Amino acid sequence: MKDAAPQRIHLADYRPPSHLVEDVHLTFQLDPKATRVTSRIRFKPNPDSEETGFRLHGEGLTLISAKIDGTRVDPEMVEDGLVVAAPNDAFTWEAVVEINPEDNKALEGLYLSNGMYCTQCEAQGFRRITYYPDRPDVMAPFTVRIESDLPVLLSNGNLKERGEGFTEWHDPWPKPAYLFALVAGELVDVHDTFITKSGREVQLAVWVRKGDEHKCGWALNSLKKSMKWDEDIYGREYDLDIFNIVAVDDFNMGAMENKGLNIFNASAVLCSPETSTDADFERIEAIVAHEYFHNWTGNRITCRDWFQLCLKEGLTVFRDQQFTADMRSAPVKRIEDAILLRARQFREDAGPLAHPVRPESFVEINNFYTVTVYEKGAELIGMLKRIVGDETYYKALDLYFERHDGDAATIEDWIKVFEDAADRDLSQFMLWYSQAGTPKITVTETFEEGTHTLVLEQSVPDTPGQADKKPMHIPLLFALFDPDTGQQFGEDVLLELTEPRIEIRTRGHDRKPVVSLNRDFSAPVIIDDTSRTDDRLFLLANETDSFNRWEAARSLTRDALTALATGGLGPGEEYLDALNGLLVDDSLDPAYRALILRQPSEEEIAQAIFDYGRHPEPLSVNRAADTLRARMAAHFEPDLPRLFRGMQVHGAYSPEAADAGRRAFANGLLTLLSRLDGGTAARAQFDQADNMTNRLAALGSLLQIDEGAEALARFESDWKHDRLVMNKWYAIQISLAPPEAAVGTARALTEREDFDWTNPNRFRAVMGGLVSNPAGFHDATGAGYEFLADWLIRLDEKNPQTAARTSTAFETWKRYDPKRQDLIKAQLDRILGTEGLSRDLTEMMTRIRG
Ligand code: 0A1
Ligand code: ZN
Repeated sequence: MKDAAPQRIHLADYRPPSHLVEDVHLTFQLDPKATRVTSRIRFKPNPDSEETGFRLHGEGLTLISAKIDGTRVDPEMVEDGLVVAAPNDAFTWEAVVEINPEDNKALEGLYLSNGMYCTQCEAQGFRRITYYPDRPDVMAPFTVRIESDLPVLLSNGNLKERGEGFTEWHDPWPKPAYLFALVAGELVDVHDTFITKSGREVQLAVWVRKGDEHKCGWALNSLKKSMKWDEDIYGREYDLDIFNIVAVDDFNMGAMENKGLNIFNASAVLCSPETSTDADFERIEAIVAHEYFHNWTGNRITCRDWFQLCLKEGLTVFRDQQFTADMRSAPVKRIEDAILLRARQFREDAGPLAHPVRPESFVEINNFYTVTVYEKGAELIGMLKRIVGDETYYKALDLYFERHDGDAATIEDWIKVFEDAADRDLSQFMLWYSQAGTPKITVTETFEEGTHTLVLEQSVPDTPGQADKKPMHIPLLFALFDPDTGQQFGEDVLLELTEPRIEIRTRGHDRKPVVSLNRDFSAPVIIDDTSRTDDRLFLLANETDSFNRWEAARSLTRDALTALATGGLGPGEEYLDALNGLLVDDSLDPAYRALILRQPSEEEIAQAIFDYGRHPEPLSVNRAADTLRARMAAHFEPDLPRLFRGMQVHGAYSPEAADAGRRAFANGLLTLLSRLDGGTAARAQFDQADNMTNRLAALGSLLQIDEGAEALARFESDWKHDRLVMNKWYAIQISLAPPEAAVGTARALTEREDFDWTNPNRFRAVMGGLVSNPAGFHDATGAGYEFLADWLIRLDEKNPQTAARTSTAFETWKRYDPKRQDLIKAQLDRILGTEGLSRDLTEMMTRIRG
C-alpha cells in the first residue's frame, strides 16, 4: 500500500482515540515463515472521544479470522488497517493473523536476526504484528504467551509460567504498543541482581548468543550503576521483578526501551577490552543508562502522540548526559556533547531538513528520530534547568512524575510543571519547541572612557516552511575578565535574553575587559564571534570555565584551518605556543588535553567556509587539516616523545575515565608523532597493544601517513571471525583513505563475501566511512554521490528506515560549488525517480531536494 500518495500527518489534527484498551492477551505460535498471532483485546469506548466507528491499524498482515464478542465478523480492509462495525459499549475483539518474520528485512515488527526472533515496535511496528490501535496514547496491560521449541522465550513484564514449549508473561504496567517486545532463540544469559532502595530484588540479565558471554559484564555493570543513579538523583525506583537486555545483530538503531525487555543493537551492548575501544565502553554505558532511564521518562510517562517525541527523548538524553558527567568528567562530557551538537544538529538546523524540536507535521515518523529531537531536545532541558535553578528543576521533575505517572503527556504538560514549580511564565521559552533553526547572537563591543558596552542581538534564521521568527528566551552565562590581572570580575551572570537586542554596560575599567560569553555552552546558539585573536589567546590562558577555555582553542584552530583551506596564512606562532602550553600542563586532565588537541572535523571547516560566504573545496580542506597536523607536529616536536611516553597506561586495562583519558591524549599525540618518525611508534603500539583502543588508534595513525597496508591485513586476519570488530576495519580504511582512493576502497569492500548489506551495522560501516571522508565522498567526478545513491536505492527495497537515515549525507549539498550541486541533484532525482521508492526515502529526498 505504500505506493499510494503519502499522507501528511499534522499535530493540529490530533484527536483522542475512539476506544481505550482494558487489557491485551497475545499468543504467538512462532514459525520462521508463518507465525500465528492470536489476540484477545478488551475495548471500551473512550468517553473523551467524539469519534464513532472502530478502526485498527495493521500492515502486511494476513487475517485468518476475526470475532467480536465471540461472533465472527468480516472487517473492511483499508489502507493502514481495517474498519469494522462494533458495539457501542465495551466488547472483546479476537483475531488470528499470520506473519512472515523471515522475510522481514525492514527490521520493524517481528523479524528473524541470525536465527533469533526479535521485535522492534517503535514507532509503528506493532501494526506489523497484529491489528491494534497502534498509537502511544492507547495504553494497556499485556499478557503474552509464546509457543516455540526454542529454549529462551521472552516478553515484557514478569514471568508467570514456563512449561514445555511455552512461556507466559504479564506486564502489569499499562503501556502503548510501541513498547511491546518479544525475543526467542538459542540464547544464554549473564545475570546479576539489584536491590532497589525499598528493598525489592530485581533479576537482571543480558541475553546473548553462545560465545558472547564474556562481552556482557560491562553492560550489566552499567545497568546497575544506572539503576542506583536514578534512585539517588531522581528518586526513581524500578518497578518489575525482572530487567532483561538482549543483544541483536540486525537492528536499525542503537537500542530500544521496551518495558522490562530492552533490545539492543549488539554493537551497543557487547564489549571487551580486546574488541572494543574506550569510546565503545563509554557509549555502551550511556546507551544502557538511556534505555533504563526511559523506564520512567518514556514508559511510565509516555507521549500523547509522536509529535511529542522530544518529551521522552530530549529528557532521557539529558538524563543520560548527566549520568555520564557524573560517572566520568563533567567538563569533558559537556565539550563532547557540544561537538556532537554542532557537527550534526547545527548542520541539520542549517539545511533543508531543519525542523522544530517538536515537529508540526510529518509523512513518516521514523524520519524524525533526529539529532534535533534528541540532542537539541536535551539542550532545552538543560536550559530550563539553568533558568529555574537546580533545586526548582528537581522540584518540577517530582511534580512531573507525581502529576503524570501513567499518562500519555504533551510538551505543554511538561512546561506547565516548570511554570508551577518556578512560579514563572515560560510561554516565550515554548518557542524553542516550535521554531526551527539555530539562533544566532551577534556581539558588538565598544570601549570609551572606562565604559565597556556589550551589545547582543539575537536572530533566528528562516528554515523550510518557517520565516520571520520571534525572539527567543536564551539563557547565556557570562563573565568579564580583567585584562591586567587575568582575574574574573565578580561572579558569573546568567543573562536571560528575551528581546531582540540588549546592552550591558559596565564602568570604571582602565582597559577594555575581556568578555566570556555562553560559558558552559549554556545555550545551543551560534555566537557570531568578532572577538579579536588576542582576546581568545587571553581566554586560552586565563578562562576558568573549562568549556570556554576549550572553545577559545577550538575557534583559533578553526580559524587557522579555514585560513589554510582558502589560501590564507596558517596558524601563528603565538597560537601554537599557547596550545603547547596547555598540552604540557600536567594540572589539566589528560582527557581535556586530548580534546584541546583534537582538530575540528573537515565537515566543520567546510561549514565555516560556507558561513563566510564561499563554497568549500573539500580537497583544500583535507590538505589544510593535513598541513595543520604537520605544523603542530613540528612545533610540538621538543615535547612530543616525552609527553607521549608519560601518558602511557601501565597495568591491566580499565575502561574507566582516568585511563581512557590518558589513552585518548596519548593517541592524539601518536598521530602527530607518526609524522615525525614515519610510523615507528605507531607500528610498535599496533604490535604490542593488548586493547582495541590502542590498536585501532595505531592503525589510524598509520593509515593517515599512508603506511597502514600491513597493519590492515594483520587486523583482518586477527578479527575476521568477529562481525563487530570487522565493522571497525571496514570503516576506518575508508574514512582514512587518501581522498582519491576512498570511493574505490568503499566499492571494493562492498564486493567482499562478508559484506552483508542487509545488516545495518555493516551497511553503515561502509557508507558512514565514506561520508566521514568528505574529500573522498565529494570527489569532483561525482563517483561518491553515485556510489551512495546506488546503495540507497538498493537498500530501500529491503530496509527503508536505514536507507532514509543514510540519505542525510546529501543534506549539505547547497554548500558546494555549482558543479557539485548539479552532480548531487542528478543523484537525488535519480533516487526520486525510482519506481516503488519507500515513503521514508521519498520524504527525505523530497525535503533534501527542497
Ligand atoms: N527509542 C529508542 C530508539 C529507537 C527509535 C526508533 C526506532 O525505530 C524507529 C528504534 C529505536 C531510544 O531512544 O533509545
Ligand atoms: Zn531514547
